[in-house]
Amino acid sequence: TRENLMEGAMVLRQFALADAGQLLNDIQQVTVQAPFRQMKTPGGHTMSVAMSCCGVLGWVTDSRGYRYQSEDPVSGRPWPAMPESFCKLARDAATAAGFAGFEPDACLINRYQPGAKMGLHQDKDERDFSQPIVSVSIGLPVAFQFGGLKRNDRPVRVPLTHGDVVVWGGAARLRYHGVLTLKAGGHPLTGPYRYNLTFRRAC
Ligand code: MD5
Ligand code: FE
Repeated sequence: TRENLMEGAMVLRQFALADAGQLLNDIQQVTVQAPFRQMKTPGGHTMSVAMSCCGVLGWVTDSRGYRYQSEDPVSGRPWPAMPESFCKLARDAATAAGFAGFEPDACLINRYQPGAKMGLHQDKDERDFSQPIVSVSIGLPVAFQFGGLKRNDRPVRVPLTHGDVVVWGGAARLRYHGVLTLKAGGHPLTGPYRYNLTFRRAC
């Protein structure tokens, strides 16, 4: 089902359900080469979400700031290639939401453990805000916070569950958003974790 969260934000409920097993296998393959790590913000805080990347560019944060780069700072090697299952899902979801021709060059893999959260922020490290962002939720459910264009705009709470895909484009692309604290639980495919794949055109 296609549901318009707000202008520019399209939720495709369970769009990735049938692919979840393959996606998890491919997350495993990617993170053997580029293991999950908790990065530091420029302010010196360690993020509670563990991250890895694949594709031509990966998103990183450290004392120098937020940016995209072609090498994994842990290994010094290029990020693993984007698995075909990832690319296909991102393209198909973008097309279903009205963004035909989306070709992501960056995939951020977020892994939430119990207690992990992501504070309200905007995604603005990319070059072209006319390109959408596709995000795929796998495993434990979480409450997503969808805010406005100003940090102080009161966010709306949206539950995101296993298999849900959201396409953020147009008017929603620069909205503040965050993820509330993951509650402990067990999912048949992911155990204690929630994963989120975030596909972007960074360059
Ligand atoms: C997550 N990740 O659930 C989310 C999914 C991140 C991040 O926020 O930066 O890694 S992406 C949610 C998103 C992206 C772009 C725009 C909007 C939401 N929005 O307008 O609300 O781990
Ligand atoms: Fe974000």
